[in-house]
Amino acid sequence: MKVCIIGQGYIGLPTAALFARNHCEVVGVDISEEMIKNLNKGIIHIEEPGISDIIKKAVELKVYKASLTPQKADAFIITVPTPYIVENYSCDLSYVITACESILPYLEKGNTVIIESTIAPMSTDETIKPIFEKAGFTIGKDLFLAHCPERVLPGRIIDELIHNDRIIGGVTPECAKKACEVYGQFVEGDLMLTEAKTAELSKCMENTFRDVNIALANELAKICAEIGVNALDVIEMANKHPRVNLHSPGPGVGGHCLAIDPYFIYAKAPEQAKIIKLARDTNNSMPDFVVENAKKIIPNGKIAILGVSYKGNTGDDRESPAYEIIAKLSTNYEIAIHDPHITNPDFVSLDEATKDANLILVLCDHNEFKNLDYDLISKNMNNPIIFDTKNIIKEVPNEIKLYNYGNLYELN
Ligand code: SAJ
Repeated sequence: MKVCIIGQGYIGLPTAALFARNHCEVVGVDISEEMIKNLNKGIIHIEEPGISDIIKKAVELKVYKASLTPQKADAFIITVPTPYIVENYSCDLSYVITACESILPYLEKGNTVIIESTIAPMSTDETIKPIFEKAGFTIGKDLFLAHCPERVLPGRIIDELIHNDRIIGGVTPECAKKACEVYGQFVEGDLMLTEAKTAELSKCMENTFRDVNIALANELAKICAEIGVNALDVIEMANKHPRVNLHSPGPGVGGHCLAIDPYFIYAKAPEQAKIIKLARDTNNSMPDFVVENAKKIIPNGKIAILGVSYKGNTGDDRESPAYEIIAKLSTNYEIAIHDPHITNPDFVSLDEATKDANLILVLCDHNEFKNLDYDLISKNMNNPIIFDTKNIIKEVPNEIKLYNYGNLYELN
C-alpha cells in the first residue's frame, strides 16, 4: 500500500514511520522546506523515543520520502494542526481544508482519505466531504472518507499508535471499512467502526473529560489554600476509594489537545456546554494563581524557573502555561529559565539559574527536578525556597523551605 501523509508533525511523522516499518511506501508531506530536507537525510525534528531510528532506516531503504508536494497514493492521511478561532472558540479548519485541496490533483477513484486532525463535531460531513464532492467524487462509491482521530500520549507515541484501540468514523459504512484496511497495516488495538460525527465528538470528549477533571483538582487546590487544608493529602486519601480518581492540580493545562478541544464542543453548543467552559476558565486561571502565590513568597528579587515544557520529560512547550507565568512575573522579578529538554539560547544551566536566586519555581514535572542537586542550591541561594507547582518534590533538606499545593495556606 502507498500512503501519503500530509503534515509531518507530532502525529504525522510517527504515523509515517510505522507505515514505512510495516512495508508500505510512504510519502511524508509538509510545508517546511528545511524539515523536508532534514527528513530526507533521516534527521527528525521532534523529541519522541523510537522515531529517529525508524525514519533513518526507512530513508535508507527508500520506503520513506519527505516531499513538499503530495503524490498519487492508495490512502491519504491528513495530520495538520487545528487551532481554535480566538473570537468564538470554534475549530479553525483552514489547515485541514488547504491540505484536502492540496491532494485533489493526485486523487484517483478507489482512494481512501482519512482526517486524523482533531476536528469539531460535524466538520467531516459539513465542511470536508463537500470539498471532494465538488471535485466530482461520490463519497462511499469511488472515494472513501473517514475521520479517525489520533489518541496517543507524547513520549509513548509509537507504542500507543500500535496498541491503542482506534475510532474509525466513516462518512458511510463502506468508508469505515476502507479506513480499517489502512490502519490494519500496523494497528494491533481494536478498530471500532462508527460514523464520522461520533468519532469527532468522542475524540473531543476524551480530552474534555481530562480537562474537566484537572479543573476539579485545581479548584480543590484553591479551596484548600483558602481554608487551610493539605490538598495533596486530600487527593491521596480520596483516591483510596475504588471509584474515585482525583487528578493532579498544577500550573495550568498546556499542550495542543486538552487546552483546545473542549472549546470545539463549547462553540457548537454554548448553552449546553456549561461545565466544559467553566473547566476551561478554571484551568486558564491557574497561571494567575501561581503568580499570586509566588508574590506572597517573595515580593521581588530573582526567580529561577525550572521547566517550561507543558509535559514532563518532553521538549514540547506548545500552549505551556509556563510562558504566561513567566511573562507575568517578568514585570516584577529577574527571571532565569532552566529546562534540560528544550534548546533555547536564552535558557541557562541549573547552576546559573539558581545563582543568587530568591525562589525556585518548578513549572514542569521533568524527572531531573524530582531530586535536585540540593548542595548546589544551598550554595547558590542565601535563603533557599522552592515553590513546586507540579508537586513532584517529596523531600528537601531542612535548610530549604518547600511550598507546594499542600501548604500554600501557610502564606495567608
Ligand atoms: N495535567 C494536570 N493534571 C493532571 C494531568 C495533566 O495539570 O492530573 C496537565 C499537564 O501538566 C499538561 C496538560 O494537563 O499541561 C495535558 O497533559 P496530558 O498528559 O493530560 O494530555 P496531552 O494533551 O499530552 O494528551 C492528551 C491525551 N488525552 C487523554 O489522556 C484523554 C492523549 O491521549 C491524546 O492523544 C492527546 O491529548 C491528543 O492528541 O488529543
